[in-house]
Amino acid sequence: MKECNTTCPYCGVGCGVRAEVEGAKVIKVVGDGDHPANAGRLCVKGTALAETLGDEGRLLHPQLAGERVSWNHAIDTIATKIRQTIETHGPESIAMYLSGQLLSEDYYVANKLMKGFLGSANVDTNSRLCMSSAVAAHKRAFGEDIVPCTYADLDTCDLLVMVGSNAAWTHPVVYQRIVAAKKDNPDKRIVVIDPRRTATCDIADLHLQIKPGSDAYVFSGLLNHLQNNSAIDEEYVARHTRGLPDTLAAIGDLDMDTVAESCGLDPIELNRFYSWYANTDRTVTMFSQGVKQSATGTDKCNAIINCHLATGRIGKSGAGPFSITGQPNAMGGREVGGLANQLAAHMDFSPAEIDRVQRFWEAPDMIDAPGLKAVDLFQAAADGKIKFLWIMATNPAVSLPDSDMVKRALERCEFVVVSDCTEQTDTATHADLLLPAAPWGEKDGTVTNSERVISRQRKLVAPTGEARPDWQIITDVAQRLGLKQYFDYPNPAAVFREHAALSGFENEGSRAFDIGALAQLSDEEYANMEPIRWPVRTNDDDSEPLADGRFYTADGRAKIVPLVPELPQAQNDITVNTGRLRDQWHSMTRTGRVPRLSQHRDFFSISVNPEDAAKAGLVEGDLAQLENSLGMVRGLVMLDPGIARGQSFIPIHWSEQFSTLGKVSQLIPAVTDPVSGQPQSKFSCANIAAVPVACWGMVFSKDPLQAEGIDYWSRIAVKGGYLTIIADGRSPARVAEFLKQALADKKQSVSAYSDAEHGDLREVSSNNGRISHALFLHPDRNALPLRAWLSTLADQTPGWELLAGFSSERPDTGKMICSCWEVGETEIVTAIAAGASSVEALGDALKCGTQCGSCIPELKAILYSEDEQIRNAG
Ligand SMILES: Nc1nc2c(c(=O)[nH]1)N[C@H]1C(S)=C(S)[C@@H](COP(=O)(O)OP(=O)(O)OC[C@H]3O[C@@H](n4cnc5c(=O)[nH]c(N)nc54)[C@H](O)[C@@H]3O)O[C@H]1N2
Ligand SMILES: Nc1nc2c(c(=O)[nH]1)N[C@H]1C(S)=C(S)[C@@H](COP(=O)(O)OP(=O)(O)OC[C@H]3O[C@@H](n4cnc5c(=O)[nH]c(N)nc54)[C@H](O)[C@@H]3O)O[C@H]1N2
Ligand code: SF4
Ligand SMILES: [Mo]
Repeated sequence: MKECNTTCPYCGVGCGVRAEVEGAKVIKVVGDGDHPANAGRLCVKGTALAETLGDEGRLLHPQLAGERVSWNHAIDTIATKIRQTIETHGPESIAMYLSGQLLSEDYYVANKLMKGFLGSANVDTNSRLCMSSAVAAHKRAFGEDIVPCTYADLDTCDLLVMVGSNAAWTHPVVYQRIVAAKKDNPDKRIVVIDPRRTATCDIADLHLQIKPGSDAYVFSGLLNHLQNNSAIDEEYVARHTRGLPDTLAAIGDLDMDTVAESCGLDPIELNRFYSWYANTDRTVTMFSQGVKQSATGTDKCNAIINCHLATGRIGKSGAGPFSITGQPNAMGGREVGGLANQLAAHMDFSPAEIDRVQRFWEAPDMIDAPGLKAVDLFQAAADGKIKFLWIMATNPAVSLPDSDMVKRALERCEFVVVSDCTEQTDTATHADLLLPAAPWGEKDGTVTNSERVISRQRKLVAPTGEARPDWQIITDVAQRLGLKQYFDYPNPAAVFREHAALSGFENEGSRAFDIGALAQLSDEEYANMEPIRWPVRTNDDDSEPLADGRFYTADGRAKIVPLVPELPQAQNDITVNTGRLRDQWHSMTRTGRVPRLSQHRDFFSISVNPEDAAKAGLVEGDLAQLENSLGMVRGLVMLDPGIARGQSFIPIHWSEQFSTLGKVSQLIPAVTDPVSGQPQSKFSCANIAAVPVACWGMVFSKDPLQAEGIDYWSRIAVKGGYLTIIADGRSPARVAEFLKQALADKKQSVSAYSDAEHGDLREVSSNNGRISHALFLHPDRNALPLRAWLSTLADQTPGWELLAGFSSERPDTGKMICSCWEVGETEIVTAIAAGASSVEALGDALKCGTQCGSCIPELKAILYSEDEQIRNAG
């Protein structure tokens, strides 16, 4: 057995992971106690990493038009298509769409090939959907895309404002760190700004439940308040900034009542926030997708940054605007220059910068202007202008707005290459050529996390099938195009050295992103590289950027950016808010395969306010439909009083692989921020209606059930197979008839029970003594067996007995709360009734909350509501 340190491939916290490898298998992962990001902690997704490796669902060989081909043939085909397309239609007709989940080495070679050697700047990334408003705001304010904070600032600040961030679920290890810091310093105040009451609000001293999209009012009003209450740091403003007078003039006399009214807030609460902010020097504002994913996202980020600049609360311990990154290497991608409006290594498109990069690369075919940003790029493909598109490590058919437009783009584009580790994704379905990429654990490289720490991801096991690392695939194509001398990398270490050298090239302090000192690493030093925060300059000056009040603008001053707040207009019944669940990662290509990660939330659901639901005649668990002019989604109703009237929340994780009509992008228009190009993924409008259901069903199957044609279905992985819920307008008998074919070839020996009068149909089939499927249909969903029991079917003996009395077989543990120890709500409520009155006591009794801690907010909520019930009863 060997032990190896690596980095988690999910969120931008960038936790260090220690993997135990036995032979060709990763048998266990634990947190790396020495890593600065997590000091040993992992959340439930990180803990389950070993379970995502292996063959299941993996793309194992290159496939051209659905047929297996050799790598040699695949590389040849790409090189030929690129050459032909450029010859016939010009370099603007080719594009690459990359991802913040690539490693910096992958990203570097892709960017270099496109921008220096193929003459196309059409290389953009899913970071456009994720970080680009923060990037644009940093550049406007600081002159360079610099995140001036580290996690230590979250420990030391006295006021933490969390805007549009549900860190309890999305950056769990950082959230636990904040929880611990608040415990150490009970005077530390936390304000959460979010239209939804989220798990993160659990630690908030104040939750400002604003109207969707109204953040710029809050922060413009705040700047005004700071000005009117002598809270501006006049000296800092005079020495290090420009633009404050213009900005105050643009805001005008935006008073507290107007702000409160525009944001739907209580003026007393707003005032409380403003005075805390005015009076707390050590303030950090941590912001995330609630502000970035907006048609005015860049302005919102600048509205936040403006308040920090005006108070001089930046570049010092415990203070600063902190855009926390989403993907594991969203930050590294920005360093490499993977966005279409960046060139490379934090350089843009001035003639001097183009010249510098051209000389460094010795590039023959250098671009001279930015390329198309993601949404425009797909629109251009839909319009027939992009003829060759290479998509890598992202699933745009699910994640870009306006799925129909994206589908048209993928269909119309003449040649689509998709590099992925998963065989079946909504995007891969449209590929002409599919390339098997080596995922986490099978490849080597580096990632940069939210606090600028560069860490190694290390290869733990050999690639599955014929999978290859992305950097190598791109390099092979470059070499096949006759560019060997420029792309002659023996290993990722060589790519990293070149990337580091470019960052230091003719830098002399002109760019904060400088890791020039790492350009000399030997292969062995790269292999053993410890996590390191940039800058890492050759002159040993590794002082934190912006600490000296020097900015990377022409005059060295930061810009306080004038802006006028705007509100998105609601049409239709209900606004659509979208975001993440605790235990799933994006389109679930990896997390969706791990049974225990589907326990917290199982089937595709839509959360709405209970009163809105009642108005539409819906109760918990009913089937609802949200529809607008773009499309429709259907999901089970979840009642959530934390969602304000007139709003809804739809998780982003479901694709056509896991549900029907569960893709929220079908409701999101392709509206983008004019500065950053980031789509407004958090805001849309739709009408809500109940969907009549005559038949509910649960199907356990060894293989995924093909349920196409059923009104609603949604599937999770369970031990030994899959569990699919179905709902349909037809009677159980008709649905059984319809499913016959899907289940037909799996039937070996079948036992069935049918009570036709009540529409109660049950059937179990087996093969060699193992269940191959079990089907339960009924007009009343409460008459179906419980999920907990259905999830154990793989271990049960098939036969008659299984079809009777199932609901009493095993007590339902209720909604899954703690995924680490598999503890359900019913058990927790029982333990509370038996006297467990704190999170710690519940942990002692049931172990819940004692591993990753992600469920602690929910444990507290249950403790609170049980306590309230007791009080009410008393
Ligand atoms: N479990 C899990 N963790 C993840 C990921 C994952 O897929 N799963 N993905 C990672 C990635 S790539 C990213 S980018 C991050 C995202 O991390 P977050 O930004 O924290 O996550 P989201 O759930 O997308 O959205 C955050 C919050 O924005 C709120 N919001 C919506 N509209 C508004 C508004 O107008 N104003 C304000 N103030 N708030 C609003 C939503 O209600 C939501 O609670 O998560 C990372 N971590
Ligand atoms: N409505 C709405 N839309 C959103 C968001 C939202 O909040 N609301 N959030 C946006 C944000 S912030 C983000 S980051 C995006 C995320 O959206 P996507 O990037 O589309 O989501 P993923 O499912 O992570 O896609 C990654 C793909 O890469 C594959 N993969 C994994 N590892 C590797 C590898 O090493 N190499 C290769 N070649 N492939 C690999 C996976 O199997 C998967 O298919 O979604 C965006 N879309
Ligand atoms: S918080 Fe969880 S998902 Fe994020 S890096 Fe750490 S272990 Fe991975
Ligand atoms: Mo993201």
